[in-house]
Amino acid sequence: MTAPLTPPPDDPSHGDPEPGPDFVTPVGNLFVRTHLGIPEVAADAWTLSVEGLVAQPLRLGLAALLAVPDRQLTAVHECFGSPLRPDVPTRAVANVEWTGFPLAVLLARAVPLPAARHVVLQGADTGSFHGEDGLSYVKDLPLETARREVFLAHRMNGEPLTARHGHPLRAVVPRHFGTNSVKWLTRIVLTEERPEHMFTTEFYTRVVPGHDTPQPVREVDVNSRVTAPVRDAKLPYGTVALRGRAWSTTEVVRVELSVDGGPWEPARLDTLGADPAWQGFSLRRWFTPGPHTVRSRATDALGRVQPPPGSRNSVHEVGFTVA
Ligand SMILES: Nc1nc2c(c(=O)[nH]1)N[C@H]1C(S)=C(S)[C@@H](COP(=O)(O)O)O[C@H]1N2
Ligand SMILES: [Mo]
Repeated sequence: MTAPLTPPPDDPSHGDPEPGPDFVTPVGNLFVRTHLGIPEVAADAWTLSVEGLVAQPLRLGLAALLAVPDRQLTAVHECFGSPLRPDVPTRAVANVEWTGFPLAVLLARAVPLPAARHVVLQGADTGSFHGEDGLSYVKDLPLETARREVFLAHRMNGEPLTARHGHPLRAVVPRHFGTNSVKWLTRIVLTEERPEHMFTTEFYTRVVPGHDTPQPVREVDVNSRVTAPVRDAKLPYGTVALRGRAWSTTEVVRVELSVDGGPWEPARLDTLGADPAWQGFSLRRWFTPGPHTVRSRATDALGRVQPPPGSRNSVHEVGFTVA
């Protein structure tokens, strides 16, 4: 097992690469998050089990899983940020084309028992995190959410998953934070109660309006990111194309930009297609020489608006200079 790649939590950007201009993020531009390091998984010895409260437990090798009819799904992939600093926005975000099949296919074969209410996903990685040894990476979702949303992917952007992104098979949970998308998936357990675990009930919880107790980090917030200009860019005098990406659990219906703290102006916005991908926005503007800022603010179909600075998904700001 190699050392965890995740840099210390005092670096909120984790040194992430810029997502770049592409609609589908090249694998080389994709952020990598590991809590326990990258396990060495031998694909020919690897198996996936579906167990717990099921009538027909399953244990499948890779060949059997690759034989399941597959399809493509392009989905936003967003890290929640460091579990040790849940209020710090990172906007580590990408848009990935996954190939695989819905978890529902395996659930239908395994036949959940009536008492099953949660689906626990476990990865092959083991190690230490935050002073605790012998941990596995474990997440859980309500059975109905898992049946509706979880996709089991064996390829990304048309290529087999790389070791760091979960080879040979990972979960992908569209519309949910990346923390739920368990890599190197080896066990799927159906349970009656939520599992008590560092990565389920201790970390990756947050206070949300309408609840007295912290809630698990699941559905993404309405959010946007300015991708052009890139931070601290030096641009020639003239017209500048302001561009970015917006996403939510539902369609983003409006993105507004504020230049140099001025009024919000509507940007041109791509509509959401059939897939839970991100939506592009753009606005061309004339800039005078000197330092400038641009802020983006998305509103989704549920009427949720990105809040002002101070929250995880607050409006995104980029500073640049026109010479
Ligand atoms: N097994 C396992 N799965 C995991 C993690 C992990 O540490 N171990 N990190 C999670 C987190 S926090 C995120 S944001 C995504 C990152 O996926 P990526 O590294 O492929 O971008 O994987 C998730 N799945
Ligand atoms: Mo993450």
